This record gives sequence, C-alpha cells and structure tokens, in this order.
Amino acid sequence: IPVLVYKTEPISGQTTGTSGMRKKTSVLVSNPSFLPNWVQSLFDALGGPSVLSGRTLILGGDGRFYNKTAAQTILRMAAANGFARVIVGRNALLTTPAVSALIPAREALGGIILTASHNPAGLDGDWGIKYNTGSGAPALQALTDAIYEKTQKIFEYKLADFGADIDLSSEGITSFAEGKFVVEVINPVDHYLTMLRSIFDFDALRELMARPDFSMLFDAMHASTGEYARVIFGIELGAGFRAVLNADPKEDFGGGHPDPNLTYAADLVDALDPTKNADAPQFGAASDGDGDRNMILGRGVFVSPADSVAIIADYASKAIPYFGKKGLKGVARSMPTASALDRVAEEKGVPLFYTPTGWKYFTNLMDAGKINICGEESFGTSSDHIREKDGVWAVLAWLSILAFENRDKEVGQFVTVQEILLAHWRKYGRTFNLRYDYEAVDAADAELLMLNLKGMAAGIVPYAEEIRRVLEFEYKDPVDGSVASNQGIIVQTRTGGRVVFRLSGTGSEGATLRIYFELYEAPSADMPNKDLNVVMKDLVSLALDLARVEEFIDRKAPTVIT
Ligand code: VG1
Ligand code: CO
Repeated sequence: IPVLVYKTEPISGQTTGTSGMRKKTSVLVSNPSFLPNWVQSLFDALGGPSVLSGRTLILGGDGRFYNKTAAQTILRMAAANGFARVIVGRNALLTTPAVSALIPAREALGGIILTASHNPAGLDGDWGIKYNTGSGAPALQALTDAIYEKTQKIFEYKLADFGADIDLSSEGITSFAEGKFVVEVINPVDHYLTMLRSIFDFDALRELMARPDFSMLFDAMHASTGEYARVIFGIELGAGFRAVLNADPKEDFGGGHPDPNLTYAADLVDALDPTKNADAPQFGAASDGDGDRNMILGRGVFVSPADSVAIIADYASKAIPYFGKKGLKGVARSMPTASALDRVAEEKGVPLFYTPTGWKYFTNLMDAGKINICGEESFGTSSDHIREKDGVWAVLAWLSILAFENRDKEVGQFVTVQEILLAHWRKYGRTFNLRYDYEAVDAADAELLMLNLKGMAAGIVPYAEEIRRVLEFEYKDPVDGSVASNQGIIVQTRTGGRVVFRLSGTGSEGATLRIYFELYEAPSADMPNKDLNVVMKDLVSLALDLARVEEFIDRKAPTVIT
C-alpha cells in the first residue's frame, strides 16, 4: 500500500486528562492535523513500526459526530505505521467495556476508543480519544506523558493511500496488499455478550424478567449502549424492545448530555417515580456515552454509586457465578467515593484500597490479583472481568441481586431495590453522600480556590474551629510504586463529615470544580426516613464557607447536584 508522508508542526494542549484527550469538536474540524498529530505521536510513543508491525489494533467509539471521519484517518495511519489488522466495530461503534474485553481476547497490541464519554457531542460539543493497552486497561501516566512529549516534537505523520474510504457499515473483511493489512468489521455486541454469559446466570435473569410483578427500563441516552441493550436486555433476557429507551445512537446524542445522574437522566428518574408514573417499573438503569457508567434506580429510589458498589460486593459471591467460583479477593474505591464499601470489606475480611479518581489506578491492583470489585462515585462500577468500568455489567449485577433475592418468592411478594437498600443500611449503617459540580468556571479562579485549600492543608491558611483536619491526597501505587500527587483536598469535620475538593480532568473548557460530601451514620431505627438534603445541609454550608466557593468562582449554585 503506498504511504503518504505529511509535514506537520506541534500543536499545543494535546494532553491526556483523567480519561483520554478531550477537545471541542470544532478544534478538530478546523485543524486537519490535530487528530493525525496525536495518533502519530501515540504510535511513535508505543515504539513505532518495529513494535506495531504485524500487530492488531481494536478501534471503536461512542458514535458521536466526527468519529466516522476519525476512524477512516486512523485506519490509514494504522496501515502506514505497520499494523497488520484493525478490528473495528460496525459503524465505528464499540463501547469502552467492549473494547477493553476485545483487546486481550484478540491478542491486540491495544485499542483506540473515540469518545468524550458523557460530554455532549456535535460540532458545538466535545470530541475525545483514548488508548487502552494490551490488558485492556487505560494507558497509564507514563505512556500518556510519552504521547504528549511526542506531540510537542512531531514534524511528520504517515497515512496509507487506500483510495476510497473503507466501508464500515457492514460486517466483513477488507484486505489490502495481498493480506498484509486487513480491516475486520465486527458486530459490536457479539464478543461482549459471550463474555457476559460466562459471568452471569442468564437463566436466572430470564426468570426474573418473566415475572409478572417485574419490569425494567434502560435508558441508552442515544449513545453507544443502545444496540447492546436491545440485544442483551431486550432479546437475550426477554425484556422486550420497549424496555430500552433512546436506543438509536445519534451523532449528537439527541442534543442531550449522556451522563447518567440525577440531573441529566431526570426523565428516567421521573419514569421510575410512582408519584409521577403509576406504572413505574421495579428497576431502571442508564449508561453514559461510551457505556462505561451506570445509574441504578428502583421504583421510587435512587441507589447512590457508593452504595451500589458496596451492595454488589456484598452479594457477589452468592448472586453472580463469576464470583461464586473465584470469591471476593479485595475491593477498591476512588478517594472521593463515599466509604460504604469499606464496611463490606471489613465484614468480609478482604482488603480495601483507596485510589485517585480515574479507572487506570484500579488496573494494577487487578493485574496483581489484589481486588476484583471496585467503583467510583461518578457512576462507574466494574470487576476484573475487564480493565474498565462497565455499565451493562453493573446493571446485570443488580439484576442478579434481584434474581437472587426473589428466586423463590411468590408473585406479589417481590423483594424490591428499595428493600435491598434499606436492609443494607440497617446492617452496615448509611453513608449519606452528595456531589456538587460547578461546570465551566473560570480556570484561574478555580485554581486560586484550590490553592487556598492547599494552604490550609499545608498549615499556612487558618480554618474554622469546626474543621478537624485538611489534607492533600497523594497515592503511592502498591504494585509499581509510582506516585500520583495533587489528587484533591480532603476536609474532615469534627462531626465526622468528610468533604473532598478537586478539579475535573475531563472537561474541554474552563474548569469544573467538584465537591464531594459524605456523612456516615451508624444503623438506627429512623434511618430509612431521613432526607439526604436535610442530613447534609450543615456539612454543605460549612464546606462552601470554608472554601469561599461563591467568592472565588462567582457561582451561587452548582450546575449538577447528584
Ligand atoms: C470523571 C470522573 C471519574 C471518571 C472519569 C472518566 O473525571 O470524576 O471518576 O473516571 O470522569 O469517566 P473528572 O476528572 O472529570 O472528575 V468516563 O465515563 O469519561 O470514561
Ligand atoms: Co464514560
């Protein structure tokens, strides 16, 4: 295949954040070198043709605008840089968990995922790209730093000249130069579904779906999980197509914000609320753009991600065959995630790890066999079946818990999500938790706010009597010894509350300040009746005052509360 070499120049700001490189789509559209510069830098950072030659690459994405154009460019660059085969999802669609699963299964060198996850899409929205390595795990800091360095020195990139675009709209194999380079377009769901069948008891799940006193709704938010949900919930488990909302992927996600939380998935929350919908189903769930996040709802109840991972860990060995065989080895949560999981770990006698925000920090622990369930407060939950968070997996985990609890219950005696949640609180106590996001604030203002808090952690800036301690979070990876500093400020109050402040690493404009609140209460009789907002009120105002939020960033209220 003829290779064309293009001259180029470094472009500033091609850094990788918490999860890939994300930019305004318009930045990519207006500069045709933007994407090739980054991809060539990636291929060079991986070691160039001597490492890539003869290898396989997985390619997919969340279906957003610009992905199809990007996929054609990446196919040409993969061929020019020595790859022998690219396995790509039909229409360039593959969820993040599906890519993570395919990489080791197909012995690929790695995978490229075209996604900005839950960020809105379209010409006015965001675009993003991330690279996962041979185990299926997101690239670690050492690699993303190396890619960035290459972007700042790049002077040329290479594309193979195929002539016309490759047809990605139907499954099949296109072969070039007598098979020296092959593009294999696959059904995006098949391999992932086969994997899930080996983890869960699909017969038990089908029985649950068939109950007359059970029904579910899944909201794919017009992003990548639509086809997965139709096939897995709709057909395989027999829930029917009407159980899946917004299943058709759209390049602009239907104008929505595919972030499954109480603010952006409000329609689904309403559909599960019996005071607004008399036919509210027993179970509801949603995923984000690239299918790695999940929101779990029961009739009239929201399961916070911190409770969700704790409950999944609690039930895993008895409700999910994968863990019945392996047992629970250990668990982990990201630092801002509330501590419900800790109490389950203690009860089960397994270790608990506590990591910075971002899935990549869990993956070394999994490879070392130290954990097999983990989660983040940002609606990410998964296990060591892959090296990413997995939205559909989390939904099946919850359905498995429901199937387990209801395995011999008569019709009409259905054990609900709410009852499972209450039983958990009664046993372990309740970890009240809440997050405020202030999106797209002025970056310099947000930095100053954080600097002031760092001053408190360093003992330079004084703070109120009610505060017990202010500290900065630094993580030393127990497997490879690498250190991640500057991972957020933790505030502990004298009443036992905890507040975490950090800046987001996934935005594309200005800064997003995230504030996480947590207050634990031991089991008590009136626990179920407590209102989250009432319980958290004092802690929230104490923290907002301490950090002088309104003053520093000039915002009266957050843009997201979840
Ligand atoms: C956010 C979440 C984090 C998550 C990351 C990627 O990062 O807080 O928990 O791992 O998004 O999720 P940040 O830096 O904006 O807080 V996804 O679904 O974009 O792959
Ligand atoms: Co995501």
